[in-house]
Amino acid sequence: MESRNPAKAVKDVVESAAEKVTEALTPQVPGAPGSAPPSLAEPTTPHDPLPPKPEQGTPQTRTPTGAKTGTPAKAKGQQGAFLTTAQGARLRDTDHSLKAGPRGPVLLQDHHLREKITHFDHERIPERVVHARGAGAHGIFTAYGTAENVTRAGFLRKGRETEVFVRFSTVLGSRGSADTVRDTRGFATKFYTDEGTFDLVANNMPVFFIQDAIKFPDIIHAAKPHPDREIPQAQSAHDTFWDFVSLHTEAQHHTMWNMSDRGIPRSYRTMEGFGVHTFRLVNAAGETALVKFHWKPKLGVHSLVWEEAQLLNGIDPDFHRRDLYDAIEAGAFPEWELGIQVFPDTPEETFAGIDLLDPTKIVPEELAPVQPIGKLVLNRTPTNFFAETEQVAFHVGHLPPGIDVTNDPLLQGRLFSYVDTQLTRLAGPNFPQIPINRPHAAVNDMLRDGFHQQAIHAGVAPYRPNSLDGGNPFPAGVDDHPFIDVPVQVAQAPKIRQSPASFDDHFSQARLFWLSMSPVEQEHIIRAYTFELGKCYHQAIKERQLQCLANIDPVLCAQVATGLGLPAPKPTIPLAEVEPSPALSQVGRQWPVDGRTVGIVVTDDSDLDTIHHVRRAVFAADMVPLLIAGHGGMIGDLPVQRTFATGRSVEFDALLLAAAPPPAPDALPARDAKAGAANSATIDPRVLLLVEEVWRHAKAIGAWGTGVTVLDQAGATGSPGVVTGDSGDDVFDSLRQLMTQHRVWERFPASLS
Ligand code: HDE
Repeated sequence: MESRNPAKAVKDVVESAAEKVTEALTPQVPGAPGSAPPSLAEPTTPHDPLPPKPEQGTPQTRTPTGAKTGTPAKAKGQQGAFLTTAQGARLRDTDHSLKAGPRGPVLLQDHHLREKITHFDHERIPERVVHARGAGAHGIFTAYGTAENVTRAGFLRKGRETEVFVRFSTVLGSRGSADTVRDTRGFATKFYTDEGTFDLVANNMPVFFIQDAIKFPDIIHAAKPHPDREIPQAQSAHDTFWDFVSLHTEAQHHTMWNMSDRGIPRSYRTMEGFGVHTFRLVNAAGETALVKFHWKPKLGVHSLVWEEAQLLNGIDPDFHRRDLYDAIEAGAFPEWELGIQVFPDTPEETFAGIDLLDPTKIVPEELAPVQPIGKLVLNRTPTNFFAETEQVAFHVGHLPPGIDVTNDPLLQGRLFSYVDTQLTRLAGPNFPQIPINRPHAAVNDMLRDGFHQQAIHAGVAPYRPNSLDGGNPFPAGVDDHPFIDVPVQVAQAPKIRQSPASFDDHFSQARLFWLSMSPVEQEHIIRAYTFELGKCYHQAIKERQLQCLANIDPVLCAQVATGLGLPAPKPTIPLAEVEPSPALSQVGRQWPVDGRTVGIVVTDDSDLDTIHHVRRAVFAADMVPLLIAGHGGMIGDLPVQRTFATGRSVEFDALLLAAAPPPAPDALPARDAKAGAANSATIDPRVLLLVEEVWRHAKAIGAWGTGVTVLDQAGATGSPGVVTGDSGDDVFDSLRQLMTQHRVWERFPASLS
């Protein structure tokens, strides 16, 4: 038998894998599973685990008490070339149980079998009660220094860089639910600051359904699937949701945001984030200010259209996850600016008459501009979903010196909830010691023992005061950067279960939002309410919600009532006099196109040089080109990413037609023609459907050469946002220009004015 130097064998395999990684990067289309292309035959030469993909990161290696370890990140994963038990004993066989003979019973003695099955049996932990479905990424936050005058938080000093982990989520669905449902999105950021971790546990909407944490179980029970049949999944379009929000009318403002385009974001990268509550900052001089936190995406705020969102739920339920990971892998790193609205810390805690403790209210940006204080860049995807994204534990009480809470009754309840929920979800009080949760600041907390204790605490005196451990740990003095509980005056008042009178205004800001929308956005809101209420079973619930809409705006109410086939009620309160806030609208500007996808329809007869050119131009514009053809494999020397059978319009932000493909062998012209695509004899009906949908969803379309005939047959020629030309390059240039506005809304003149 050939003798091999095992060390050399390992080196060869690892090096060849590393080469393949680089090789795999050259085609640039992101999404390859694993860091090296697989061989056809099962690999049998032992070697170390392959490295993670180049864009993957892991939490820094820290001890459970926050010290840097210097251990390479890969030491956190599996080690060595050979299969072992959990205790590290090498194993020869994991394909057969230990049996009394080949046909005999399995022996209880088989510790490998029992270890493997037992561990498997316990692989699941409870999913989050809310925000179960999520996707995470690592990144860096760099401070501009512009907040130094209002906060002493060290990580906000000019030029400071802080590692972060961000988890985006939907609220209602289970862990395996679809990404593009109509829902609020979570936007939770863990800043690993050297003065203690700061969690900004935010949403993509600036207001919340309720004003008091005691109503949280009520709204969530109402919004989750009905308890008898457990349907519908990840939806608010059902009776219990509308039953609650139409009775508990403080929910109406947030509901309006959910019914707007904000409820169906195009991407996590195109969402704003909001801390919702007002926080209290304290600066080095001990002065305080009230602030609201905002995340502003570099790419602008963009949304899906409802039909697209619904199709995506089936065609690519992981659309937002994939988009986030692919963008990072492609180097189109998602970016946001963190900003604050700053208000004087007055005893009334109001600004321009708006109660800053009411989480159902915004302060329009026109009244208090958002001041940028730093930049967030997400540049690494997690290496392991469970270890990082599932086990990350956020808490609104994770606050560094310089940031404190206010008496917002919703925030106060959250301060209890986030630790409490981890006790069940992460099995005990030591969740801060899980690698993704480990602080990057020195920890000396006197908390001891408990399930899964990872630290090995020396000393005998985890109590204060002590003399046996030399008095350690010591309380920090004022010059040692301690956390400051701001000594806010509490007004003399009876102990009472009651909200302030200002919390009684439930409709004025819903109206403000409605009146701030452009006509096309208003149409979307009307359709969303009509869809959602149309899905309710009970007439009484529809009528009750229509009454709420009447108190917001008569046009909105009348339009939804028409759609439901019900009379529009009259308002029961005077309509609020409000000044619209143009900052709330998400249309009418131009934005970068980084990380968007462009589908390119080609055939074997397409001019390859042009396709190469256009593909390179798409990459150069920081977008991802996906070739679509009648068959898989290759077109010339280029890989086909989608076939007419596997691709669907909703995966693309824009479409280029370089050809007019005849029906592919797997086309069913008669059926697909019936489904809406006309004249399928000469062009593959799925290509016509592609064009029809891209057109319906107001996306840019370009064509050259024979591709132009597809536009003619689909009836799209000459409509806004449809460009043709002699060369692929010119057409792509115009297409890219159109994409900076995100959608071509002019294609559908709004019926509202
Ligand atoms: Fe949460 N929320 N929440 N929430 N929330 C949770 O904590 C809760 C609220 C938000 O990616 C839970 O670890 C109460 C507002 C995000 O891991 C739980 C109240 C805002 C996430 C919880 C609120 C949020 C959560 C479930 C009313 C926007 C996901 C699992 C007082 C500012 C974090 C967990 C992640 C998660 C409780 C209201 C955002 C049960 C009681 C307002 C982004 O503790």
